[in-house]
Amino acid sequence: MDATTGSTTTVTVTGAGGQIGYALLFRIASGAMLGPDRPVRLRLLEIPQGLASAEGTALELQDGAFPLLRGVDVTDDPRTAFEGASIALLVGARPRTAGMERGDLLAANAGIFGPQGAALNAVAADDVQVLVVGNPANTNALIAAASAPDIPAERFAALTRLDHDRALAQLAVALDAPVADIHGVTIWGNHSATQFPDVAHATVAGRPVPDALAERLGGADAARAWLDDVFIPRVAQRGAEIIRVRGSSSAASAANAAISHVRDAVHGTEWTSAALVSHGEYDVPEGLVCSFPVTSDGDGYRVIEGLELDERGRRRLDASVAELVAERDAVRALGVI
Ligand code: NAX
Repeated sequence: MDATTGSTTTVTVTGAGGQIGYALLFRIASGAMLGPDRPVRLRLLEIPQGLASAEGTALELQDGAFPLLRGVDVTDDPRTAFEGASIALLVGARPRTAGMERGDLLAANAGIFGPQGAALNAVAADDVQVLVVGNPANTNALIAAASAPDIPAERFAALTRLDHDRALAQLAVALDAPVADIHGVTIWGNHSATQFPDVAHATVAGRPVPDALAERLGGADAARAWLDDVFIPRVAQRGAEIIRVRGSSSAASAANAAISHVRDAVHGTEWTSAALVSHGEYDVPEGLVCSFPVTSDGDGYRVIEGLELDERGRRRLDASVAELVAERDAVRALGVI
């Protein structure tokens, strides 16, 4: 049998006319996300101002003559876009503009992610999995999940895989080791500057990362200082660094991380990071969308439980969770959830 004749999966991408959309869609069509035996139908959602860009991308997708691509629809109607979707990548969001307060930003995005959650609830496939990329990603995911009461909350996630991959890459350089040799890194908390990239349980070629760092940097104190003063801020503020150097925000690396997130959710993986709806793991208040260490057996992610957090780690996680609580409370005050 031709490997491309399996049943077709509908994948919806919002903000499809934007820069992450452009870096994402061709890889989905090529099979990089769901695999070489899974035909896909793409549904691209945009706002009216973004439709022409998405339509241009759809023409180029056609010109790619991808054997797995079974069709591309472009629409500005969320219900049409999410009809039958098994994978929904919520990329489009309202960016922060000059003079905008955090409350305004949350309100503007609630006006996007509330209705999109409701549309998913109404028309998506029974097995839909939702990944929120658009910022503020954790709280946007919380709003979408709250607006979709019939979809299990476990099916919603916010992207912190880019932060995870940034952490792996920085460690690989510092340890002069291949990325593939490093395991057990965690991004905790919010996808924001308060996130906590944690190497306490990480290994490099089977050896604890803290020990390997101490050896390379001249002792445990030097390793600690490097983690606190270089590694954590560099990872947490890498998005700003990319904007400074590139002149616009991360696009291909964000798209790559979104592809990896979904691929590993549906094909399984050992340890990675994703922001999931908390059930109280690690004392993170229930219902917050918080980044955790996660694993997947091919049926979505679940939190890796039972890890020790030392006092410094606990403080960092608590600070990020406090920010998530403040975002949730602001959204609650708006009457959105
Ligand atoms: P762009 O401005 O290039 O594209 C966003 C697109 O979304 C635009 O075409 C816009 O018309 C569309 N859009 C806006 N509101 C919409 C709605 N209600 N329905 C459908 N489409 C809508 O931004 P891009 O660089 O692609 O980034 C997209 C989002 O990803 C931003 O919110 C950005 O902050 C966020 N990011 C998240 C990352 C993460 O790791 N979670 C990293 C990369 C990125 O910063």
